[in-house]
Amino acid sequence: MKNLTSLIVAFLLFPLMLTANDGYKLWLQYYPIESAQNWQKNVLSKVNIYGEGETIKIIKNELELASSGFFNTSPRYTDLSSSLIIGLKNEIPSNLATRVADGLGEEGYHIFSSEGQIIVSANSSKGLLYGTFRLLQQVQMQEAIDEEGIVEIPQVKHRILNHWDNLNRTVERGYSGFSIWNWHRLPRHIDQQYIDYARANASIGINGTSITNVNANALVLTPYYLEKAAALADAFRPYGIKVYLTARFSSPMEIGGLETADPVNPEVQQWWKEKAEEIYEYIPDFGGFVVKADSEGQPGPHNYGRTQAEGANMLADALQPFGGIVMWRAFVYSEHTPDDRHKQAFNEFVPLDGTFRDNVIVQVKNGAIDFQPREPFHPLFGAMPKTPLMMEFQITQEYLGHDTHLAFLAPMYEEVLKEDTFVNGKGSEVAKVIDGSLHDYPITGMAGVANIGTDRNWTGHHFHQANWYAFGKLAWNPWEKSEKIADDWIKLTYSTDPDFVAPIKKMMLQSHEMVVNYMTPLGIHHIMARSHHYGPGPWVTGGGRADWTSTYYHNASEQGMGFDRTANGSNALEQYAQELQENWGNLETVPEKFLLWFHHLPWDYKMKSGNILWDEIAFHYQKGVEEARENINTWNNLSAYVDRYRYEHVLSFLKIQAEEAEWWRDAVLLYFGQFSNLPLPEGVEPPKHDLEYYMNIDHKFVPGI
Ligand code: BDP
Repeated sequence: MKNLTSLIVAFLLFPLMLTANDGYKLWLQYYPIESAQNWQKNVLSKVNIYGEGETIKIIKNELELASSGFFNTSPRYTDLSSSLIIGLKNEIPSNLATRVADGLGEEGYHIFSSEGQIIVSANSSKGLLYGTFRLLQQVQMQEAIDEEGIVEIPQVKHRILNHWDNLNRTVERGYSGFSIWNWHRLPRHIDQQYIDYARANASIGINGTSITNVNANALVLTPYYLEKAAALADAFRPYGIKVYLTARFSSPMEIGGLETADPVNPEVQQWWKEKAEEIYEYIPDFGGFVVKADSEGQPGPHNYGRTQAEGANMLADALQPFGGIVMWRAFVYSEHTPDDRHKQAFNEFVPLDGTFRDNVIVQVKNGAIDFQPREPFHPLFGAMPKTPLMMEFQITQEYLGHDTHLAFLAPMYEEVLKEDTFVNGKGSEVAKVIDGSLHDYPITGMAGVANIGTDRNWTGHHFHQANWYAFGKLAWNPWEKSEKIADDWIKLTYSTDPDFVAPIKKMMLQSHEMVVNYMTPLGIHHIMARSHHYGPGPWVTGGGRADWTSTYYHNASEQGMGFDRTANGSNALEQYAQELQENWGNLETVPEKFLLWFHHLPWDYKMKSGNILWDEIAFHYQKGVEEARENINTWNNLSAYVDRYRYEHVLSFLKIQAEEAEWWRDAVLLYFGQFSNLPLPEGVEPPKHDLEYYMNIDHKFVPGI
C-alpha cells in the first residue's frame, strides 16, 4: 500500500522531477500554486499602488514575477475596485489609513484585509517593499490574511551581512565560489546578480552590507575602489540596503602617506575626517565602518598604547557629521596576553563601558572563543550597559563542515539569543541586549558573516540558503522561533505539502545538534584541523600560537580532558552573572552540553546517563554519524517532491557529510583513546583506519584561506 502511494505521488509529481532548478531563486521561487483558494487568485489580480519612485517600481516588478509564477497571469493596475492596495499610510484613503497600526516607524508595515481587499501600508516605500515581500510569502505559503492582519516592526535597527570578501575576489572562509563583487568590471558593469542579491536581502529585511573582509585592505578606501563601491551602493539603495566598508586602522600610513596611525595624533584624525568626507561624496548614504583591530595581526590602537575606545572614537568622530556609525569588533585577543583567550575581550572592553561615542556599536561574536559549533554566549552580553553591543553570527560554516555539511543554524542562533544573562535578574536574555531593551541602547544591530559566493545557488549547499534566510529573520526579530523559520523557508523554497515539510523540518531542526555530536559534543571545542579548519585535528599542537591549537582547548591527558574555567582554573566563569557562575560552575547543574567547556574531568566521571565520560563522548560521536546517515534516507524517501537538479545536488552533499561524520568520529576517538586507555563502548563502530592515517590526511588547497 505504501509503495502504491509513493508510486502515485511520484506519478503526480513527475513533471516537477524533470524541471531543472539550480536554486538561484532562493526562497523567492514563486512556484505555481496548485488548487489555489479564491483569495490567493484574487489578491494579485487588480492592484492599486499609491506612490512612485524606484522602490515602487521594484514592488511592481515583484508582483509581476510572483503573479506569473503562481498563476501564470499579470496583475492589472487600476484604482477601481482593486483587490490589493499598496500605499503609504498618509496617501491611502483615510478610512483605510485610520486602520493602519501606529508606531510602524521607518521600516515597519501593516497588512490587513478589509471588505475583500488586502491593504499593505507603511510609512516609507521601504516599509511597503518589506510588506509586499511578506504578502507574497503569505500567498505562496497559502496563509490567509485576516482583518487584524500582520503588523511587523523590526526589533533591531542595523541588520547587516558581513562579507569577508577580498578585492581579488577570494573570500575568507567562503566555500561557495568567489566573491560576487566583480571589482574589475565595476563600476561600469552592474551585474544582474547584484540586483538579485539586494532583492533577496530585502525580502528578509536585511538593510546593510559590509562588502569587504574584516582583514581589511586599505585600498578599498582609495578613489579607484570608492567609485566601484558607490556603484554597488547605487544598485542596492532602492532595496533599502546601505553599504559599509571595513576600515584598516593603518590606512593613513598605507594610502595616506602619514608616518603614524596613532588615533590621538591630530594629523591622523584629520586624515580620517577628510577620508569620511570623500567617501560621502561617492556614497551619500554610506553606512559606516566595520573594524577589526588588534586582532590576529591586524593593526589597531594597541600599536600606539591607546585603548579600543580611543581607536573607535576617532573613526566615529570622522563619520559623525554624515550620520555614519562604527561597528567596532570586540574580537580582540593576543597570544601575548597570558589569560585564557575566553577572558580577553571582556577584560579589555568592560572597563571602557560608557567611553565610546554615541555612533559606535561594539560588535561581539556570539561566543567568547570563535564561532565554534556550540559556545555559551559571550560574557560581554549584559556586561556593558552603557555601550551598545551588537551580535555577530557566522553564517558561513568555517567550523561546521564548510559548505557540504547540512547544518541549519537557526537553532544555534536561537539558543544563544534565548540564554538568560541574569545581569538584571531573571529574564535578561541575550535577545534583550540585542534588541536594546535591556539597557535601553540607542542603536542596535546584528551582523552575519555571509555564506554567499558565485556558486549558482549562492551558498554551495542548497540548504545553506536557509541560514542566510534565518539570519535575516532573526536580525529582524531576535525572538523568532527556529521552527517557524524552517517551516516558512521549506514552504517558500520547495513545497507546502505537509508530507514533505514535516520530515524536512525535522531533519533541519536536528541538524545543528547532529553536527555538534560528530564534531564537538559535551562542550569540547576548537579541535578542527589547523588553519583551514576542515575536518578533525585534535592533535594540532605547537606552532607560534598556543591559542590556535587544539591541545590548548581540550587539555587531554591520562587524567581526563576539558578546559577548567572554574575558580580552580582560568575562572572565566567569573565574567558571567552570579547565577550562571553557580549553575555552570557546579557539576550537578552545569548543562552537559557545556560540561567540558567549563570543567576538566576524568575519563571515568559519571554522567547523568550513568555512563562514564569516555563512553558518553563516544556515544555522541556515534549518534552524529547515525543521524547523518539517516538524513540520506529521509531525503531519498522524498525524491518525488524535489526537482532532479536540487535533489541530486543535496543527495551528494548528504553522502559527503555522512562519510565525513565517520571521519570525525574515528579520528577524534582514536586520538582521545590514547589518553583514556579505554575501549570503545558497545554500539560504537570501530574506526576504519589507525590514528596515523587520519593525522596524515592533507587536503590541499582547501577553499577559504
Ligand atoms: C576566525 C577566522 C578568521 C577571521 C576571524 C575574524 O578563522 O579567518 O578573520 O575569525 O572573525 O574565526 O576576524
